[in-house]
Amino acid sequence: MVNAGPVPPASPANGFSLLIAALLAGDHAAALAETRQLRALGVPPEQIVTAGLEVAMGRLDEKCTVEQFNLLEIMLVGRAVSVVVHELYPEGIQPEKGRATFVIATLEGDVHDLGKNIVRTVLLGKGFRVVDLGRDCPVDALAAAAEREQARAVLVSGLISTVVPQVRRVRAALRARGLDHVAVVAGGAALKQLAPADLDVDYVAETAFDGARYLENLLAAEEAAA
Ligand code: B12
Repeated sequence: MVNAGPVPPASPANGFSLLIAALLAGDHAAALAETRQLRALGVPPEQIVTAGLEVAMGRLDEKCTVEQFNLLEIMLVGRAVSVVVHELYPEGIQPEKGRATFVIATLEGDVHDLGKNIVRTVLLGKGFRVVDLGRDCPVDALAAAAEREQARAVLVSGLISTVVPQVRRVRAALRARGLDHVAVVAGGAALKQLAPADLDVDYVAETAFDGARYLENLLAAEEAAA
């Protein structure tokens, strides 16, 4: 019989290693257990996302390139990520009139949506109303939804570099509908390497939480000025 040795004491550092290993194995039950353990140790949800989920997904890089690609493995990891996000931020009922309305999407040509879903969940948790247009969304559909929903901002998530030209079209599509006042916020691995001026957006967020803080500050500044 193999002696596995003493069980290491529960610590956040050990918990993060175990969570990352469980996520990369696509083991959603173990990922959920490690998440609960980290929460019990007092680790905040934000840190579990940035130091756990994002790190694990970063390590998936070599399995998801144009040349090499293991769909089943990546989908299992994706499911484990979604289970953890749901545990951290159980989605309540969408407020009919939240603090403000945001429209969010991944644009046409990009099917990545895990990051977008985290942003949606975090904003819902803060009491905002979020209209999610899903992935592979045409720019004009995004602008039309911003008009229909009286959105204060549109949020675009971009993971592949080929989607950058679509992001650059968002502002003009809003302007064509007289929506110059609608803020445009971008995020996701492919977009956060670029400056707001390169994308013609108001802000490029490093993380979902960074984006949420930007939006909260924007609204607070407006309320103070009113
Ligand atoms: C999982 C994954 C997939 C999954 C997606 C599953 C899903 N439902 O999303 C699947 C298997 C479908 C997939 C497909 C492909 N993928 Co892929 N994928 C990834 C991988 C490994 C992880 C992405 C991820 O989910 N990250 C985790 C999330 C939580 O992080 P995030 O999105 O950055 O979000 C965080 C922040 O950025 C922020 N955020 C994100 N969006 C926004 C928006 C706003 C407004 C705000 C405020 C914040 C914000 O909030 C989140 C939390 O903080 C990446 C590698 C990587 N390191 O990114 C490659 C990667 C993105 N894929 C890549 C490629 C090439 C592909 C394919 C073309 C592969 C192929 N051969 O077909 C296809 C693309 C098809 C298409 N047309 O879109 C490349 C893109 C390269 C490039 N620069 O263009 C990458 C970088 C891998 C690589 N190193 O080559 N992929």
